[in-house]
Amino acid sequence: MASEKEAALAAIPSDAPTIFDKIINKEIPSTVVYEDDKVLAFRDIAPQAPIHILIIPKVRDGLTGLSKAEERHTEILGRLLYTAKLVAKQEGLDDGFRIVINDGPKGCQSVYHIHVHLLGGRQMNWPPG
Ligand code: IU
Repeated sequence: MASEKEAALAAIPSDAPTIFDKIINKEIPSTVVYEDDKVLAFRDIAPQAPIHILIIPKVRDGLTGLSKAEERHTEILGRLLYTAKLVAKQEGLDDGFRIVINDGPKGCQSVYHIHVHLLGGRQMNWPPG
């Protein structure tokens, strides 16, 4: 399996459907930890920490990545972050956690459907790689 960096460099930024649409539509399985009418949170298939969850909007609406955000996206962006906090609590990450949004090839983004990474369960380091 390609590394995340290789996958990110190979990914072609576009507004086309991604594998996350299939996860949203339950066409492929995932371990869902939170769901409501607007967002879905599921465990990352290649976890980088004991807890690694992706929080995504159910409707992409052009929001392939944070750099594509427009005024109309402010509500869903806030909801993604608030959901990350709810899920962190649900997962017992009371001593802290990390939120990551990768953007574009240099940001190591491999899936062009905006997603918030919630990472926790171990001591994080700084600076990130
Ligand atoms: P990135 O920020 O675009 O690099 O993150 C994409 C994430 O999606 C990455 O952590 C993958 O492990 C994860 N993922 C997944 O959970 N399930 C999948 O089917 C695929 C990617 I493809």
